Amino acid sequence: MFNALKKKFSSTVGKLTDKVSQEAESEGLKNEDSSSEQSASLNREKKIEKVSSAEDDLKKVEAKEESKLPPSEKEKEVNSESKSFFSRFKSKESAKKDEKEEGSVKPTAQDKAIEEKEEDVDGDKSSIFSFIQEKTLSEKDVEDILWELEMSLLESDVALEVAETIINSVKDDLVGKKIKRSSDVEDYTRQALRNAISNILDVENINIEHLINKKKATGEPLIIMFVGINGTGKTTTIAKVSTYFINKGYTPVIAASDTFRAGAIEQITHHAETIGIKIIKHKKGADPAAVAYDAVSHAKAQKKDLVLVDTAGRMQTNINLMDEMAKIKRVAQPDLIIFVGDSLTGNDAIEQAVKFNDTVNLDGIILTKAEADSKGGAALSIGYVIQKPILFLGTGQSYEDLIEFKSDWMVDQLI
Ligand SMILES: Nc1nc2c(ncn2[C@@H]2O[C@H](COP(=O)(O)OP(=O)(O)OP(=O)(O)O)[C@@H](O)[C@H]2O)c(=O)[nH]1
Ligand SMILES: [Mg+2]
Repeated sequence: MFNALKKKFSSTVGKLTDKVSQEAESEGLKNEDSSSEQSASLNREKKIEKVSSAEDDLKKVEAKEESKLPPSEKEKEVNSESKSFFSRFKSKESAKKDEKEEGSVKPTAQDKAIEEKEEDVDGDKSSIFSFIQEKTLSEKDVEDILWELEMSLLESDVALEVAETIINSVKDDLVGKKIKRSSDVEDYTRQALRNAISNILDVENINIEHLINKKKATGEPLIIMFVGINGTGKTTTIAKVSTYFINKGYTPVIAASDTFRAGAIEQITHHAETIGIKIIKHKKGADPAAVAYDAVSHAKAQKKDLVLVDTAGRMQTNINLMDEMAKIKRVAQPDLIIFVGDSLTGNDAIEQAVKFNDTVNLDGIILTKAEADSKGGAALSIGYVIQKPILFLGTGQSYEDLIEFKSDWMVDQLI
C-alpha cells in the first residue's frame, strides 16, 4: 500500500543526505585547505611555545637527574643535549614505539613532560576539525531536491496545495539546522517529512462509536448515509461497516436507497442476508428518501443502533442526481454523511469529494481499494483538501477488509 509514495519520500531522504554529505566533505576539505595554513602556523606557534616551555621543564628534570647518572651516561646525555630539541621531539614517536615493543621500559620524566605538551597541541587541533565539519543547512542545499519531491508528489496524485504545503513545511524545518554528522541530515529530513505529513493529516476526527452511544442514550439510532460516484464501493463498504459494528456489539439496519441501478437492491439484500441483518427496501425506482425514512422508523421502533443508508452512484457533474442526494439528506436527516471514494482514482476522487462536500457537507471519508493503491496521493490529500477526516480504508473484497484510518499509522506507512 502506498509504496510509490513511500519510495519517493525515502529517496528524498537519501538524496538530501548524499548531497549535504558531499558538500560538507568538499567544504570541509576547502576549509581544511584554507585553514590549513592558518592552523599550521597556529600549530607551529603553539608547538614552539610549548616546546620551549617543554625544554625548560626538561632542563629542570635533567638537572635533577644529572647527579644520579653514571659518568658514561652523563656524557651521552651531554652529547644528545647538543642535538636539536626538534629532532628529539620528532623522533619521540618512534622511540615511544620502540619502548612499547620492548614492553618493560618505563617512560622517563622527560618523555612525560614532552607527551603532556604534545597532547595539548593535539587537543587544540581536534577542536578545529569539529568546527570545520559542522554545517548549517541552507535553502540552496535543499531546494533542488525538494522541488524534485514536489514533482514526484504531483505525479503520485497528491493535490497541488498539499504538495506545496509539505515542501514548504520541510524547507522551514530544515533550513538553518546545524549538521554535525551525516546521519543528522537523514534524521532531520525524516523528522521534517513526518511533521509535514502529520500536519496534513491533522484534521478533526470523529469517533463513530462515541456518537452511536450518544444517540443510543436518547433512544435514537445513529444514521449514516453513504455517497459517491458509481462503482467506488459504497454498497460493499456498507456491508463491511455493518460487520465492523456487529463485531463491536451494535445492531445495524440497512436502507436500500439505491433504487436507481438495476440489481442494486438484490446486491445489498444479498449482503444483508449473508451478514444476518435487517434490510429495509422498496421496489426499484421508488423514492430513495422514503426508503431511508422507513429504515429510520424501523430502527427507532426496534431500538436498533445504526441505520446505514446506501445510495445510488452519481457523477458529481450530474445536477439532478446531486439535488436528489440533497433531498435524501433533508428527509432522512443523517447524523453523518460519508463520502466513499476509490483510492485508485487519485485526484479524481479528491475533485469528487470537493463537489459532494459542496452539495451535502460531508462528515468523513472512506477510501476503498487502498490495498491496490501504490500512489497514495488521494489518501494523503483528500482529508486536507476538504478538511474532513478519513475514517476507514477499504483493503479488499471481503467483509473484514476494512481498517480504521489513523494519521499516525499513515505517517508510519510513508516514512
Ligand atoms: N479490491 C477491492 N475492491 C473493492 C473494495 N471495495 C469495493 N470493491 C469492489 O468494487 C466493486 C464495486 O463495489 P460496489 O460496492 O458495488 O460499488 P458501489 O459504489 O456501490 O457501486 P454503484 O452502486 O454502482 O455506484 C465491487 O467489485 C467490489 O467488490 C476494496 O476495498 N478493495
Ligand atoms: Mg452500490
